[in-house]
Amino acid sequence: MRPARDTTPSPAIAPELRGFADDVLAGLSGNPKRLSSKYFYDDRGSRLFERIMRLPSYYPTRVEAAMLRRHAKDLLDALDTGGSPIEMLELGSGDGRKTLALCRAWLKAGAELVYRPMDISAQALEHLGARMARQLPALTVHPLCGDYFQTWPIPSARRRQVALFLGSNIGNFTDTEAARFLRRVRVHLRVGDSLLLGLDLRKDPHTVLAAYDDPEGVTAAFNLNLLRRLNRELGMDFDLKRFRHYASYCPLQGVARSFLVSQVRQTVRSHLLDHAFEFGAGEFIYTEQSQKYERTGVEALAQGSGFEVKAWFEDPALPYALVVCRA
Ligand code: AVI
Repeated sequence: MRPARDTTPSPAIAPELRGFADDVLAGLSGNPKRLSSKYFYDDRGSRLFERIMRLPSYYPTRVEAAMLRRHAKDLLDALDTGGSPIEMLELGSGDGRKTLALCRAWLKAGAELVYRPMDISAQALEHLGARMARQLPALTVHPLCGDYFQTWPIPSARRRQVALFLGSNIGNFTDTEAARFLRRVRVHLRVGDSLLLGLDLRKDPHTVLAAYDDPEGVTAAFNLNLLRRLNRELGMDFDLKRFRHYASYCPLQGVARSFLVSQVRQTVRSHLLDHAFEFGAGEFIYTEQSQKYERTGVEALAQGSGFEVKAWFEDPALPYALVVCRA
């Protein structure tokens, strides 16, 4: 078995797992050890995230859903489409629950709307299609399965594209990744099209921390599930009982961070990766960051990526923002 220093991929890895295996190998060989939060969402991880979104302490989903309902008409006005039909592209639509109310309100306000949910999960898109057909049959839904930028539909001359990136998903990117992502979105939009962002803002640190450290232990299970996935897909032998979820929030940087902390000194092996990884007692794997924003930072990020902030709606009770950015 090779030591962690040797990060050349093992020939035993199936081609579809290569990228994942390379990331894990590099991440667990670094100091500090890291794993990307994008790997949380296997089937079990997605189900656990659904549960997180229903937790009393996880406020972002609830606050955003209420704001989408409350500001649906204001958002439509802020898009300033001049009556053109709208092609709504939701990046990472999941089950589409939060967008249903928005679509309903926009249709009611007389908008001509095509909804294009985009997701990597075919199953999530299937559920979404069935739900929309049941609950809002008047809406035209054309799902797109796969990478957002590879499946991005060619804009028709008569429609305005409106991209939605909700749920404060952008907060899971570093600033550099967020700027790169927004620039790619901008490249796919035409002048006059829009991007609607939903993002979590800075607030009482206790409130933020509680959202990532629920007493029910669902977030802990969500975080630990990453190790379960590594065991299953990369033949690793993580003992989940020997790692513990740890959440932190830094009010200075406005970042919530999640870690998995090794409870003992131990060696974790993967026959598939042909590697052994040493963990000291108390050594951690950094698994996620969730940025909480300030308005000035969002405006700079949007402008630096080629957008102009056209409208800003904020929930004052539990600060959260819906931001209309114009391409
Ligand atoms: C998907 N994303 C915006 C969530 C967040 O708040 O960062 C993921 C999450 N991680 C732990 N709880 C929720």
